[in-house]
Amino acid sequence: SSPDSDGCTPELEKAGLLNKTKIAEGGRKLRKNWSPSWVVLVGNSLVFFKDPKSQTPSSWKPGNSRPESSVDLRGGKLQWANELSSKKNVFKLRTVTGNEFLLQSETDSLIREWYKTIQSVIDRLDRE
Ligand code: I3S
Repeated sequence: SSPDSDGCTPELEKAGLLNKTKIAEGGRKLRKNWSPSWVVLVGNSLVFFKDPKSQTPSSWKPGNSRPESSVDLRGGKLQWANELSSKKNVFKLRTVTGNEFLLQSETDSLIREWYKTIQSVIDRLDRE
């Protein structure tokens, strides 16, 4: 049986390195500040970690790593946003609370996978 036979541990859906910048907080525009971030999609949340060099998928466990921030995906909106940056492969995530993030990767297939997976979590939460 799976290690989560009680169903209480959120499922780790995806983890990896993306470029990230927050562009709005509570609807208020922020100055861009791109930096690499270790991004973990687990349960209903997208969790951001600093210092990606010290993070690997296997080293990530709840409690033994300090997230920089965490985003509740319920009610979130995702859209491609290449017009918001000179970088390629950029999408925007907007939370219900009016926080906005841009996420980016140089690798087309990778950013498409992230978009698809985050969207599927948002869709699942919309149906609940
Ligand atoms: O949308 P913007 O203002 O052109 O974004 C760029 C700036 O944030 C820039 O920093 P300065 O605050 O020093 O101007 C960043 O270095 C750029 O990366 C931002 O644009 P891109 O096109 O990379 O998202």
